[in-house]
Amino acid sequence: MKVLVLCALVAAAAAASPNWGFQNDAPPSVSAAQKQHDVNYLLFKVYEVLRDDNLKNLGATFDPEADTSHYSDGGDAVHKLLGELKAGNLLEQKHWFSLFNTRQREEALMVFHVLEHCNDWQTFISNAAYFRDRVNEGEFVYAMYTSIIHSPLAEHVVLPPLYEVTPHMFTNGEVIQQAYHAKMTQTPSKFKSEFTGSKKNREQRVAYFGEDVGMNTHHVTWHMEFPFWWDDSHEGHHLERKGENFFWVHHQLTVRFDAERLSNYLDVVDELHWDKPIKEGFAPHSTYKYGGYFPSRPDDILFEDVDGVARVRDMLITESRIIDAIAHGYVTARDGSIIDINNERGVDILGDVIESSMYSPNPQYYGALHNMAHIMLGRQGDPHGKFDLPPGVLEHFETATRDPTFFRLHKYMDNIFKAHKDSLTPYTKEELELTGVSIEDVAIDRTLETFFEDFEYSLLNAVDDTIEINDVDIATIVSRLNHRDFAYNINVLNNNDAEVLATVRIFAWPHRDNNGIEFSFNEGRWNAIELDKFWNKLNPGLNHIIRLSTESSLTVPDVPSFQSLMQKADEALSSGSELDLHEYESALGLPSRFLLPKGQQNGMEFDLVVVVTDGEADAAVDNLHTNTKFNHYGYGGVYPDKRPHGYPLDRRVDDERIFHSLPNFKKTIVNVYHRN
Ligand SMILES: [Cu+2]
Repeated sequence: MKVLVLCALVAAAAAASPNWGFQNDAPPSVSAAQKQHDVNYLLFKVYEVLRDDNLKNLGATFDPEADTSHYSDGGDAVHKLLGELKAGNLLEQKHWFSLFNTRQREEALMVFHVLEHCNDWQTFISNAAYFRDRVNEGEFVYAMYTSIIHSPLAEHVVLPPLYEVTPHMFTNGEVIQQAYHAKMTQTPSKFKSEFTGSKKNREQRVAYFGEDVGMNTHHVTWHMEFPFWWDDSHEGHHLERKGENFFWVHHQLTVRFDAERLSNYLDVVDELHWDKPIKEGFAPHSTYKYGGYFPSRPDDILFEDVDGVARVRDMLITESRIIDAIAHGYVTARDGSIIDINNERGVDILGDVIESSMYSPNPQYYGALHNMAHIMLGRQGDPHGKFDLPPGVLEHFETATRDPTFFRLHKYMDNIFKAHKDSLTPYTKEELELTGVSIEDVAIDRTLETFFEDFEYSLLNAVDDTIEINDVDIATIVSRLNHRDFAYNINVLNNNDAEVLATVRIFAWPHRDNNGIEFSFNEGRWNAIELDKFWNKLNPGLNHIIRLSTESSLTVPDVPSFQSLMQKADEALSSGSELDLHEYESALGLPSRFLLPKGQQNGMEFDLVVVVTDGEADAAVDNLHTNTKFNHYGYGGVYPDKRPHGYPLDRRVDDERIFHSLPNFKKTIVNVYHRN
């Protein structure tokens, strides 16, 4: 605390005299408030001139190559980027940007690498301000977000909600047009955003899931935290369990989507087939800031080869090579050596292979099933480029889940992962037991209830203006899923004489399919939604554990609005007080509102499962029981739980009596009610 206050004072002094050079001594430490202020203004109205005098001045006068001692790579990244800039090789401004476009990604990463190699904050923001004025805005935003996530310099900076930084990627064209009108006529306005499509489309019943701005933020943030382009040899460190995380984050989105479908009387989603009709069409209604409308795709079209990307046959070949690897129990590396995947680590390697990321041991042979599939699907509206359409929604992580085929695609890949998981030997009773520990009972303290609520966010950054034109409040209101807070009451008996560190794992799965048929244990456990995971010290005797839904280690609260982040940072700066935004530092988790699936008006049954496992054996880090911060994907370093994601429900269960005979396992049925 003291240190932080001190830093704030030093930085306040620095802010008062912003012209300190950094030629001589080490730069002064910069307060969290100052950093937040800088980031806010670098991302505010990103298509227009900087609205902060200091940053604006830096953008105009900073010379990135003047003193390369401020870079950890000796200036290599900045020389490279400036070389491309001076040669006129970079993508123009006011043009769409897609991470799946190889050249555009390279350019965004050139900016990322400059920021990543800055040794101090002043160099970081100077470069950010300089390149903000000169590179494509989409590339700049991507580089800013990823470098803030990964740079130790920006450790406590809260990322402004992306849906307020680039609103075009999160809402529809109708609302954007209204926003422009409001701006032109200087009329403060709020518009209701409707979900895409009409009620004639059954898929619209679950559009609230795929189009939720918080869920989209979760998805895009995950892909920034664990980028497929991450290269350890360049970035300098390894992202632990990235391939397995790739599997798990998408598996959870898939099973959650299915639970939402069942809540809305729809069958669970079917998988995508390369050689059968795509079935669901999609008209996104959303528009690029620059580049026109996102392309549409009619129902029931067959996949076509996409010029310059891939043939449908290539996709089938890639798929069969991966399925062969699973059947063999090994993948073949580039040098011909064999990597065993018939084990707990296998899913991590398989994730690297399927995505594929730079971690794939053999992308030449196994291709890039997931990334190619996103592009293939995204281009089916204009596979031969005849109409010169911009990329489809599937070619951006912000927009991908809007298209129902996103979930078909991920169900398809999820089934490939399932084939691998099913090839592993089921856990035995001995492996799962926790000596002397039994769950006496599990209850929820109140009725589980979901509802829709209105959520408002600003469209100020969607519209154009100049410094001379006043801002008027322009916002949109979206309907979004939420639930009443609840708590788990878990009684655990510890018959040992000593304290036991326990991992408490909570899951739920829909009890029945859309025909009312009960899922078997083995089907249900694969569909399990992870609700929480935490560590607890069990005293000898009976332990009454109360765990609040708001404490879930999987979810994150809503980030404050962009406007309030700006206000908070500026207030803290002018008063010299500490900026306290720690709970919002990660947007990686699922929004806490999404913890429970919608359920049904008369109640929808879920199997609620609690498992207590050996905390000492599970722990990858010390002091687990004090760990309350969001860390579900290993945010900030090591993933605290050594077990595979989904443990112990991750492997097939041939004999469910093993689970029912475990004293440290409890299954009960709960109902989730939806209130209108
Ligand atoms: Cu994804």
